[in-house]
Amino acid sequence: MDATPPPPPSCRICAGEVTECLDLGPQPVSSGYPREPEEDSGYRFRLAVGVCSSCGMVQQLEEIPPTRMFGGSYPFRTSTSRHMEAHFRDTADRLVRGLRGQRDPFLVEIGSNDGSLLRTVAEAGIRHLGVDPSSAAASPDRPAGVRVLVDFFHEETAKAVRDEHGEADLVYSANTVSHISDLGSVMRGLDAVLGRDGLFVCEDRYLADIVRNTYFDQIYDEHFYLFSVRSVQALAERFGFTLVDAEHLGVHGGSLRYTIARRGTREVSPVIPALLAEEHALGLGDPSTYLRFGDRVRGIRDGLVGLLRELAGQGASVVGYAATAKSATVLNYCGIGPELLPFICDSTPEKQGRLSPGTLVPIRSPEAFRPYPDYALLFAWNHAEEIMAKESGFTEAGGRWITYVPEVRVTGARS
Ligand code: DWN
Ligand code: SAH
Ligand code: ZN
Repeated sequence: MDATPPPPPSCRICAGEVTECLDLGPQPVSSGYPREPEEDSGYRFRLAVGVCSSCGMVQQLEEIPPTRMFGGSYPFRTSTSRHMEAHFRDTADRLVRGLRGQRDPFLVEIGSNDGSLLRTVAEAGIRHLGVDPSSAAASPDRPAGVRVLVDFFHEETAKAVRDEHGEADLVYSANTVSHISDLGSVMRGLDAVLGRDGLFVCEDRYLADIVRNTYFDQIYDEHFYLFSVRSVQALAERFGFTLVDAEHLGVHGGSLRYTIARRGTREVSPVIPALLAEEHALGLGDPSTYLRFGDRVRGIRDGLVGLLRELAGQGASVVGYAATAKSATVLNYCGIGPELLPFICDSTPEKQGRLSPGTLVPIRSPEAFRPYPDYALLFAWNHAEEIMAKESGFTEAGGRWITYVPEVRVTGARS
């Protein structure tokens, strides 16, 4: 018998050694909402995460073909959150102000979805192009004047954009680049499309916030990478760029907005070494950090399932609120199905009348929230303020919200 252990996985970016440190079990595609149980394709992958000892990139170990996740039936719409719409309006205003002095500037957005950011760019009369393969991007309902290429951004599409529209002064992307396992192709595409003094501004959930708050549900198929300053800096350097700035944002539980320029064209902000030191102190490059994270996740799972069983035993009614992509990880990892959670309310028409991926919890419109249940399990904890304000009648009627990160909590309960 050959007892040689299999070689450790290698980093998708730098080919360094990746140490596996978290396994969230078999998971379905988070955006696949079957209409009925028979429509579940049965496709599952192992949601396992590792950290690269060389560049620090936290990444998944199994890749899913992008066309299984994104494309014609991708249901997420940025504009389901008013808070996120306002965030992208403010962001676009800032980007537009930065471009104003230039002659006929051109902005490209990777992952423009329903045009929540490009709407403001179009209104300002700035030449732009969104690149996104989803139906949200293709929809005739997208805001007037917003131009899109309905396709995946990679090296070839980037070259095609440059050949047709010329070089970009700014490439912007939110919550998308981390979703693309072939990041080398994205970086070569940026090299092809960005002008000499162009900037790449990219925001994504921040690994440090995920680790600090045990946001384990930010890990699901689409989030192939969990970015940090260290790993994004290494990525930029590898492809002839430099990470010149980073700004902390409150959205999605804590994000960083990275600014990347061609090497030698901009000064590096002192924020970068400061954040690197913080990340080092937090142990973000150390596999044991994620082993401890895994222990906390198991504690949350046991606490949440225990609470739901206890409430069921008392005859209390509990429904889910917001069928987020994040909820796929929670439901499948914890094994929560319709027997513990009869349905989830969600305002996205594309999700209503369907079933949650894997554990098949029915998704209904927010109208099904009335008459109010006793408890509501909030999967969009990142939009807690917006949702709790919108549903203030629920708590006024004595209803209680359940959240599960950074730990299981019930509003109004004595701790
Ligand atoms: O990175 C990603 C982010 C931007 O969006 C993608 N990979 C997928 C998706 O992640 P998510 O589904 O976890 O995102 P959200 O923003 O937490 O999703 C909110 C969900 O909640 C949507 O399905 C809409 C719903 N919702 C609702 O029913 N009532 C949201 C609000 C604000 C509401 O009032
Ligand atoms: N930027 C928006 C949408 C994020 S959801 C926001 O922050 O709310 C992720 C988006 O990335 C989806 O619209 C999906 O279709 C798109 N996407 C996935 N892979 C892509 C790729 N290779 N190129 C461009 N867009 C991509
Ligand atoms: Zn690496």
